[in-house]
Amino acid sequence: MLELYHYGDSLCSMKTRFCLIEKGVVFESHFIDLLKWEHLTEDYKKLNPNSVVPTIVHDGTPIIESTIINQYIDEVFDGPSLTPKSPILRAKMRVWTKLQDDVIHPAIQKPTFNLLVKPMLEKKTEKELDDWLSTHPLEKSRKLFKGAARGPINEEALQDARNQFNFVFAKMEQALSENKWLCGSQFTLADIAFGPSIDRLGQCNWLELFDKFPNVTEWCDRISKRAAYSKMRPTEEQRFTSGSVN
Ligand SMILES: N[C@@H](CCC(=O)N[C@@H](CS)C(=O)NCC(=O)O)C(=O)O
Repeated sequence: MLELYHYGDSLCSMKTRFCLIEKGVVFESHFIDLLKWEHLTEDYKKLNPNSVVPTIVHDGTPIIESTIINQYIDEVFDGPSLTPKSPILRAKMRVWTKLQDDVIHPAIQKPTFNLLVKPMLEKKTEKELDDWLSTHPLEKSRKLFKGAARGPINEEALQDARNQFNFVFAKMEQALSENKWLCGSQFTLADIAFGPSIDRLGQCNWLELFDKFPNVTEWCDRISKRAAYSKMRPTEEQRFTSGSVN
């Protein structure tokens, strides 16, 4: 029995949905609405002490961290393998997923919070923000939410995010000059890790970032044609930009 706790328009949740759907794993979905603070309830903290999504619960045991979750899913469940057999390629795959965790995730949070989430967080009262955010275990998240709710758009942070994307896309461009996927001819957890960012760059109207990287653009076309890619994306109502959250 596999349960997934996730949010529609969350990159880390998309990463895990992408992996589950590629593997053909059936799961019970529990939607955690980040903008209604459902990740900050005491019940959810018992599953994920960092108060972030996603979390999976497999036969009663919670597992956190999207990259670790995806490795676990690939190891434990049947379905097409998403990890190369060769130890060298496996090491390369983990370098890619680390780059996504260390560089791309913090980078994409900048346009996400400044451009997409801000209009909804601005509506929250000071008391609501303080009451909920004071219970958040992560200082980084407290700052992101509070900054988006009250500060002006941080142009410096947006430029820094663009620079980080250029840095990572240059590496991807090189890897994809010889290969169809990031680790060679096999579609792996590395491709899955980066796939959802394409969706988010489109949502932020930042597609010009691809202009200098033709191989990355072709990789995007390939990955977005996969059936699992379409299925892991949030519905229009689940988008930050739907404005349906009050
Ligand atoms: N390293 C964690 C990051 C998880 C994370 O930051 N998730 C975001 C959504 S993509 C979240 O839950 N944000 C809410 C918050 O920071 O309070 C992972 O990969 O699972």
